[in-house]
Amino acid sequence: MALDVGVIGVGMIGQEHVRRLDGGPGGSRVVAVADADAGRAATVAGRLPAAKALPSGEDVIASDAVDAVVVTSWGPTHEPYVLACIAAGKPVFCEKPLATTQQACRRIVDAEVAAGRRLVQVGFNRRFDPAHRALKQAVDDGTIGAPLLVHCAHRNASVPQHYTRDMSIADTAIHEMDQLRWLFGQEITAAQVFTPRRSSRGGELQDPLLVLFEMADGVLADVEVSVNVHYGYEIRCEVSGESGTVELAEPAPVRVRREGTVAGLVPADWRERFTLSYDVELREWVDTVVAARPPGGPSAWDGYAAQVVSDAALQSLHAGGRVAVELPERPGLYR
Ligand code: ISE
Repeated sequence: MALDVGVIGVGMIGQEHVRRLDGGPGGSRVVAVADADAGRAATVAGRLPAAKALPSGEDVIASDAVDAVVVTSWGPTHEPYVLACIAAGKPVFCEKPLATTQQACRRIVDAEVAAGRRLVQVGFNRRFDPAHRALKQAVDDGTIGAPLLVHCAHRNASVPQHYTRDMSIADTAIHEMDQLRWLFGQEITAAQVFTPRRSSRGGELQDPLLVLFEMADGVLADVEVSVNVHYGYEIRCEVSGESGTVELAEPAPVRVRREGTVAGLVPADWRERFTLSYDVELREWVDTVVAARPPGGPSAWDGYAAQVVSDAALQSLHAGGRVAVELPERPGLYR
């Protein structure tokens, strides 16, 4: 069976997902798109064999032609679109963050619980990256003994004009918040943000940042967030355990040695670094929707839990100090 998908928001990430979903190996096609910029929606639809540009995201969700929805619009619009999908009983893949406040994420969780079935998957793509999966496998297998410490770095070559100080936490480090919860299968219990000497390349931004997370079992994770490193896009993670360490390897496919140097290419941006993860993520999502199974990827609860941690880290960024993370009990739908 082909899955007919509607896409709301066809900016950079939206177009990436459209490319994968239209005629993708899982048997999906894009039949409707909408964007705040109607001209852009028309251009994207014009490139696709079966897609129409519709006036609004609400029209995409309401369309009888649309079986499932992908939300890749601006973060503050996620909540109403995801709630409308739940009300319409349509599966929805929503890019991260699920919504921009924990209250909004909670309303989504509550709506899904009231509907009594899982319809939402959140775009925390690292869970689908082969290297991150291998890292988790090594931790789960006990290869390095009990984990004790984690060292991560999240580096962007540059960020767009509209990127604000809070986005280093809410838009960038939120990936590590989900990754740490997923890697260890437990919650983050506190966050503290440190503000080192600022890079002269960061303009008004507080760049870099160092965030310290405490996990429920006492593991400590430090995360460097640098968003103006210029040399490329780099994601690092090393877990230090009682009997060894495991870390993500360099993503460069080859290493060249010549004239006294060793060199390997650094990806330019997240699209290049995580291309395979997006392929797997959308393929697995399409497969579960077609099979009428609940989504296997990050749930609305995961989106909510990451947002609660993000809010704690933002509080620490603004006011300093360690901020405890308090999560309510996980509803039965997500156990
Ligand atoms: C972007 O939205 C992403 O998801 C990237 O993975 C992250 O590195 C970047 O900072 C975000 O803006």
